[in-house]
Amino acid sequence: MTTLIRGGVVVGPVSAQPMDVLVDGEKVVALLAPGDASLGSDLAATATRVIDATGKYVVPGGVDCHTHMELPFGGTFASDTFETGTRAAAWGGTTTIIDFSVQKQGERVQDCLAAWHQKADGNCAIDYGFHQVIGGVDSESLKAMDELVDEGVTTFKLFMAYPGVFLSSDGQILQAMQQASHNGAMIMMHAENGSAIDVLVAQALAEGKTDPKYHSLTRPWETEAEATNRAIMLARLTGAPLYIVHMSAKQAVAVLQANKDEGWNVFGETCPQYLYLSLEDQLSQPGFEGAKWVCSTPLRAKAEHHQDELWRYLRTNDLSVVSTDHCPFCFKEQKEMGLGDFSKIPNGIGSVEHRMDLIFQGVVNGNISLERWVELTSTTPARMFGLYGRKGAVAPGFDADIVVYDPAGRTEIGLHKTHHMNMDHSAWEGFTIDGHVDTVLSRGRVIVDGNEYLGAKGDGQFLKRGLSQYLI
Ligand code: DUC
Ligand code: ZN
Ligand code: ZN
Repeated sequence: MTTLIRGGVVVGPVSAQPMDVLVDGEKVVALLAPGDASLGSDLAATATRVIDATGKYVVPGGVDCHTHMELPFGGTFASDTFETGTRAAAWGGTTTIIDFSVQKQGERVQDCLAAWHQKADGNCAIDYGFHQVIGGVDSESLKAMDELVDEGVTTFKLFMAYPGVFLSSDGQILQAMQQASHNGAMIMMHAENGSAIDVLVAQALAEGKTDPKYHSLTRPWETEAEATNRAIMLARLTGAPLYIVHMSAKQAVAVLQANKDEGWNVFGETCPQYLYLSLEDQLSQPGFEGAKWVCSTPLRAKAEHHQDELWRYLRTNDLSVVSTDHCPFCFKEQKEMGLGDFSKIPNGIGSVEHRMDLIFQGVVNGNISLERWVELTSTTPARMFGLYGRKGAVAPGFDADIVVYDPAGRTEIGLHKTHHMNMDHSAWEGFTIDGHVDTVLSRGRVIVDGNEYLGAKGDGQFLKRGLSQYLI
């Protein structure tokens, strides 16, 4: 089975060039300049399938390295299953996710990972890997980290927030980082000062401040910047590579930048919600509406001018990746758990379907280059998390995870427009993108063709990841 994608512009992190792409089975086998006849003068006549990409970009499938399908959180579960969430991802041009297996105090890490494998196995539309949350750092879980690295789970997420649920003490963080510095793993950090936040939350509630907007007002930027600095200092003590997730405060990224400039292996991601949405425009909507946008780290005040700075940090590579932190909850019955008490609103926004489009809009708006779009959404996450060589580029030998993207197309996002996630609302209702995902190939098979879904549950395979390929 061969596929020829012809007439398009192949985009990678350093170039955008007219090239035809030849796919054989699951792999890209050749990139050919227009008119190159070295593999035959009429490849289209012999290919099983020809995709006309004239006027379009041919880009590597998106790698969303931060999703939470079926995550148990705050007494409920994220509303996308591995089946619905990965299908929605495919619709949006993402062909790989890395989700989080979760361990809490007292649980055996290996059992938790086995449970997450069971949730995903046979259900995914696209390829997937796992990070492991360590919610209970102790001698057993530290030992388990070594085993998981051998099984292709090479990244471990710790929390400085959510005391009593996920929070690790500084001593526990230090120990996990020491373990990572020995086994080569990377530590991912949810960097918010959870103990301080819990005091601010209790005080707000005691004053009758119960609306969704107080979620953000009780998690001020200082709580993110402080935790970011502490995480980096602990990482420096151990030499472990560190990746800060869902960064939303410019002051926190400034701390990261200073340490990157000194040559430390510290990295950060942001997410579309922090680039486009805000405390004023979304979280403060009348009544309980703002609950749709409760996530952590929180949407921040436009008045504080984070968004332009985050785009700038994406340009300068102080932020290396855009992931989604896809963690969807329905408004009815799930977000509503926090009616009258914002602290009970399940934290999360669903975006896995829209990341490629939303960040492409940054190209259209002049925030980033076309090449940087691909680098932020595919190439760097693949390298950061040990998938490069298979994922992250349209190049010979790589998996044929390819998106044909139409820059002249249009995507209207909304519950009754473009929306395949298992949610009863869209956090992106009314957003329109000047571009469109036309065709999506996953390991050589067309799974999205215009308005048709051609894939099936179980197409996606587990990806055993290597160590990070992005270290200094
Ligand atoms: N942040 C969220 O918004 N949801 C799940 C967990 C997290 O850290
Ligand atoms: Zn987090
Ligand atoms: Zn998350």
